[in-house]
Amino acid sequence: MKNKQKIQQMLSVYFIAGTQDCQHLSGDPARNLLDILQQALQAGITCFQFRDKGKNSLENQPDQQKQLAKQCLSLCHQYHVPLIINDDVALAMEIGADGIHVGQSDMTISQVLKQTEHKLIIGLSTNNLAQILAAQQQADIDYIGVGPIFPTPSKSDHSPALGIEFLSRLKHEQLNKPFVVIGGVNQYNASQLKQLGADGVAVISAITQAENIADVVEKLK
Ligand code: TZP
Ligand code: MG
Repeated sequence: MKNKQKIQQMLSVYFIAGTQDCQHLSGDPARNLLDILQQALQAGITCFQFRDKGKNSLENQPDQQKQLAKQCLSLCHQYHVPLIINDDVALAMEIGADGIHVGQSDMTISQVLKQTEHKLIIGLSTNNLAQILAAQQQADIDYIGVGPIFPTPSKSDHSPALGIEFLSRLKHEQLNKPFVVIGGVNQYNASQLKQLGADGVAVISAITQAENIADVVEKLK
């Protein structure tokens, strides 16, 4: 378990992306991802999750994917921002990432701990109250992702949207773990979500599809 306050600060504006999220732009998606990431870092994101998966990603080109992950890591570190790898412990260890994020159907936390030698920040996605409460009991989980809050086209297989009322109810559970909300989060709803107790907001399209990244990141803060 890492320092809780540092994790809370890290979650504030949590940007997630992979090459599949850059297909609407012309040119090389890997180059475009690096450009977007640089602008987002410049604007003040507090964390980046490399989540390169599914259709139109580099998941079947592991060498290129690894090279891109390394480039993202060195960019993040220039800005002193941690990089978390989605669901690929081997990649995280190989490039020296700061953390690993897993979903409910991915590798278990004990497997993650074994393979990371307890060194990395660990995040877990949760989609309902039972999963959130179970995660509270696992000391090695540093933060949880809660969502999707709203429906989103960015994840095709997402579970049902929880809605804003879910967060109001969650307030009464007095969670001990830092949490970040995800799914349909943008510059217009972020402040309400933070007022409802979220330590931070995690976004894909609000940044990858922004006309003005600096303006969006400023509002997400
Ligand atoms: N997990 C739950 S919703 C989601 C993920 C990865 C996608 C979020 O994308 P967007 O574009 O910020 O709604
Ligand atoms: Mg997963």
